Amino acid sequence: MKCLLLVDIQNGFCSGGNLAVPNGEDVVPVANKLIAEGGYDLIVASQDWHPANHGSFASQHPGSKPFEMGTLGGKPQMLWPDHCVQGSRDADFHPALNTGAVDHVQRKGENVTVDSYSAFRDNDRAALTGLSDYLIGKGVDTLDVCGLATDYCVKASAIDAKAMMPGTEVRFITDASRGIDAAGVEAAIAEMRSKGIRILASQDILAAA
Ligand code: VGL
Ligand code: ZN
Repeated sequence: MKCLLLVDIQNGFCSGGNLAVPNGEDVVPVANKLIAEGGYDLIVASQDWHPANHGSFASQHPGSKPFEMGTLGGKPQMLWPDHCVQGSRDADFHPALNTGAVDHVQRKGENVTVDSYSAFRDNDRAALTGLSDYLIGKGVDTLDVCGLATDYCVKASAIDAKAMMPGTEVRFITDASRGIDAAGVEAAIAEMRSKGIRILASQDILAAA
């Protein structure tokens, strides 16, 4: 059972969004092609879905500015601009993404006291989203991960998938992903590779489908 996990392909991470990733919207046509022609049995999309007073927002930390380090729950936390607030346009999936083909949406980041980069569990690893049980229940043995942003939510999701779904082949699709910071992307790819995640391009998948 082959599954494609589309991480946070939302307006907030595309041009014009509140936490825009450079060229974030460029992943949309690649994702749509993978959905249509990648040979997947299951399509899952995660959605960053924050309350307006989420603790990762710099606006909740008087005197702090976005992209400064702060603390949340006693742990270091990158402070973000307000983004992907529940029900806002920023939180909607990119309008060109083929959401009609999505079988399951996994929301995350709803707890104000902890951030959740991974679609599988909060950053403190205390609370699971339920996605690993869902995918294991479906019999997923190959999970391809892509989307936004490579150096945060895509990386965290791929690494958690590898850790929480033993025996699953986890693969990261480079050209269907974009990152916040170029150096961060390089480091993220190295970290994923070191954890046994395969790195490949959409063409590799399309050619084999
Ligand atoms: C993300 C920072 C904050 C992401 C979400 O989707 O990569 N990054 N919230
Ligand atoms: Zn977020």
